[in-house]
Amino acid sequence: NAATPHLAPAPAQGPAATAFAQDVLAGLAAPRKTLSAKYFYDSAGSALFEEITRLPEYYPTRTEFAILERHGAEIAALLAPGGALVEFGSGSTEKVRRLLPHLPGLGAYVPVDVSEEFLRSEAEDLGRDFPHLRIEPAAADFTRPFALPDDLPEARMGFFPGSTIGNFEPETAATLLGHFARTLGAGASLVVGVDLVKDKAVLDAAYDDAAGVTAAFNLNLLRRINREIGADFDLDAFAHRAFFNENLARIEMHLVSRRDQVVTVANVPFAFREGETIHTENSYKYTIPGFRALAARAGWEGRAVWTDPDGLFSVHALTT
Ligand code: AVJ
Repeated sequence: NAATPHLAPAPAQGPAATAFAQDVLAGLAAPRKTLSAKYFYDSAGSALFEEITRLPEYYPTRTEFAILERHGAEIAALLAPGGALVEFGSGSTEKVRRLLPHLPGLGAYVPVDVSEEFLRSEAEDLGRDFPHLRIEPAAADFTRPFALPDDLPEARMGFFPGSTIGNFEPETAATLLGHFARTLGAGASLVVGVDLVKDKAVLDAAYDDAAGVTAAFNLNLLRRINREIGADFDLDAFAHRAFFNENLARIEMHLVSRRDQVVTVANVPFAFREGETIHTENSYKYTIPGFRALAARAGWEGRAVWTDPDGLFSVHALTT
């Protein structure tokens, strides 16, 4: 019925779909359009991110792995034998696998992740490879306060690899680090992976690779909105743009409208001018003293820091 397009049924129900739809509608209604980077990771987006981590230009993942492998024994020495290792936003267990061989006396491993199903399957896989390890998965959004499982050993080390901290505004990152301190309790340590400020050309290439994988990752967000919320984004009408903003020490990713156009999302029209962008991600980069100062605001003291020979990436050990 051509007369009733605006009376089409509401998008898929369910709390997740609703929160996603509300965030998208609010972000597109803002004077400077934005979408949250946390929505990149549907199954296609997660697969594209895995592909990004293997790109020649994308140095963070392989560099952090090398640091964890090379300095695993020193990192592990910060946790008393029998203590608990708590990984915030564990996702795949690839990173902790680099540390576990150095922690033979680990009392418990607590992966924390929102995706309960993924958490369970990853914990099962890990249990097969480390059969004597006590694994206590906690399904929670680590950005909000949550309770650790009961009867955890008193000695605790938090683990927050992957430079996920870079996705948060510095103010929010400090709040998050404070919340980790309270969750872990007195006397805890925290190991955080932090990408370093470096030459703009290196950073620009890492987020705008020659093969176009990061472009596909960015554009996939529009495909997800089309499918899950009901929208008519034409993916060919938007272009990937990523650059290092030197003043703010962050990578910005945008989707640039290639022409004047109107896109309808959940029956709401949004006008785009040619060249107007949707800001989809920030990835903050820090210097070593800069990150230590941020952590200090949350009550953490820098104990040690490890980097690779080229100074691309850092792994910080902090204590309360
Ligand atoms: C998963 C947030 C660490 O910022 O480097 C990679 C995400 N975005 N390429 C990053 C990402 C584009 C990544 N983090």
